[in-house]
Order: sequence, then structure tokens, then C-alpha cells
Amino acid sequence: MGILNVTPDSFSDGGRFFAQDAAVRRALAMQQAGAAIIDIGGESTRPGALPVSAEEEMHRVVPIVQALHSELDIPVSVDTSKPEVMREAVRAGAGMINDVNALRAEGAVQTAADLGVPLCLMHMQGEPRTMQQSPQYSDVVEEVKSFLLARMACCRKAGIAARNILVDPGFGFGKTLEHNLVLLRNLAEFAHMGAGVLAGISRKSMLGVLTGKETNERMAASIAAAVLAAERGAVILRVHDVAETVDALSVVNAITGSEK
Ligand code: 9MG
Repeated sequence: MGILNVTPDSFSDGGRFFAQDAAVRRALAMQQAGAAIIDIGGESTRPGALPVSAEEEMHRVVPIVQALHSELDIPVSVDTSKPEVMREAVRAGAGMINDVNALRAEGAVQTAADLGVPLCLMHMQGEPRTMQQSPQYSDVVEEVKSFLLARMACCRKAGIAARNILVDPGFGFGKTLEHNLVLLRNLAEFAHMGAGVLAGISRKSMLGVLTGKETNERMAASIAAAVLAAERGAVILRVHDVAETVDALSVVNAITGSEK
């Protein structure tokens, strides 16, 4: 899954037309590099990020989803927690919902059930603005798993097909470095919950803490984490560096994929 952010800071100040054009070119490049899905988001979920209105988010995302839907051969996922944005993005051609809030917004579960597309339920403790201030767990793996199981049950009750549900422990979302490491070490446990596992570790600050590198210097660290996540059962990896991750996984799969 290639990451396509369409927040104003991700396209400098070239204006909306420039943003759309650049987004389509970037998505085509990720498809060419081997991405199977493009995940587009119009609201930053970084620690400290402030929320934006549904109108602004739709304005950023929907025209680009429409353009991507006609230009790409692969599905577009919309990274949003707002039911209005989910609806408009799917109407514009999005084929998946990626919700870092695990459909906890009012009306989100029913909207996702009505739309009938695959969705990702991600765990987050707190909210982006404050989530990294003092994350606390007594057993991070058990608590994240039981949260995700409860959200899956809520989705199933609303009529969402089990095959349409993915789960994600939410690396960096209300977690310390140690919490993230424990989750990654034990990721295989999430693969036995009855849903595919999505993992997003690419360029995250945990990798900055481990390597001392700035965000755009974290490719090698991101690939190491992606390979380990795949080896522990993740079926979708949300990444910035698609070509390099695909190469790394091709090598790993060639080595581990045969019996002898
Ligand atoms: C939108 N977004 C940012 N980080 C993410 C992650 O780790 N997982 C998912 N599903 N979405 C994310």
C-alpha cells in the first residue's frame, strides 16, 4: 500500500491543481513500482496534528480520488475517520476505507456497512493531538488485540462481512518506542484474530529514535521493519518507498517461499 498524503504541507504551496497533478503522478509512479493499493489521506494523523473539517477534507481528497480512479489500475483506499468523507470518496471511486479511529465516529460503522468496501480498523490510544503525551498499557499486546476484537465484533453486528475487515495495531499511535517494539515482536498474534493484518511503520518516529535519522533518511530502517512485519503475518504494508520495499520482499519471499 503506497502512501499518498494530500495535506497542504505535502504539496508545498503550488495550489489545488498542482496538488492534483502531482498526486496523480506520484500514485502512478507507486503503481509502476509495484504498489497494490494507494492510500490517500487529506487530514494529517501525525502526533500533534489538529483536526480539519469534513468539508476541507473532502475538498482535498475527493477530486483526487476521482482522478486516481480513472488513471490507476489498482484500488484507491481513503484514509479518513469521517463518515461523510467515506461516502463521498467511495462515490468518487475509492475501493477501501482506512480508518485510524477504527470506525468509532458516530455513524461510521453504519456508513462502512452501507458502502460494502473492505476496511481497516486501526488501534489508537487517545487522539493525534495528544496521543504521544503519556501512553500507558499494562499489557500492550492484549489491550490492542482486545480493542480490535471488540471493533471487529461491532462491525460484524452491523453486517460487515468478515472478509472485508483488516486490523492494524497502529504503530506510533499512542505508543512509546517500547510499546511499538513489543507489538512488532508479537505481530504474529494479530494474524490469528480472523482478519488480515495491515502494518504501517514506514518512516515513523520509532525508527528515528532507533537510528537517529531524520524522516526522509529512514528508508533502510523502514524496509527492515516492513520485512519483519511481513514475516510475522502482515498482509498489507503501508509504505512510502514502494519500489525498495517490493524489492526487499521479493528477495525474502524467494528465500523463504520454497520448502527446501
Ligand atoms: C493513516 N495512517 C498513518 N499511519 C497509519 C498506520 O500505521 N496504519 C494505518 N492503517 N493507517 C495509517
